[in-house]
Amino acid sequence: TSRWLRYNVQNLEKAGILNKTKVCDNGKKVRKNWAQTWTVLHGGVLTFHKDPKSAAIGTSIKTNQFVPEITVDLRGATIGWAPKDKSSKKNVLELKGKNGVEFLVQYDTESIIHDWHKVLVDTIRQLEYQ
Ligand code: I3S
Repeated sequence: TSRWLRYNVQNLEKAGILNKTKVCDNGKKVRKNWAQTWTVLHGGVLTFHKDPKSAAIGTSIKTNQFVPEITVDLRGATIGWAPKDKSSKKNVLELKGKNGVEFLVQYDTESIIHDWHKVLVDTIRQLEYQ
């Protein structure tokens, strides 16, 4: 385990609003439920938070509402552009976690979803070396 790599993963941080839906749970296909979600990458873990409005972090920490709805450990996860048959939306990423959990993440603005793609690829790659 390299101290340098650990330092770098901890510094791969990002937050923003994305559209997301779960598509698989425990390896079983589930019905899509697209929703706008405040998404946070921190310490090699991606979290989705229920209410984008509570993205007013200051307030939510104070009121203890900054509780993640879903947590995805990126160690051993894969990220890639979703095949066209997975969704009719544009700019869709497919995130597969280790325990048969699968999400689609989407945003209409290309630069935003490209930034997320890059930081997720970098994070997953660096976690492989730890
Ligand atoms: O892959 P699907 O089943 O065509 O996904 C669509 C459905 O989940 C649909 O809801 P209903 O389950 O009520 O039909 C959603 O409204 C669509 O957004 C889903 O497709 P897209 O292509 O948007 O991922």
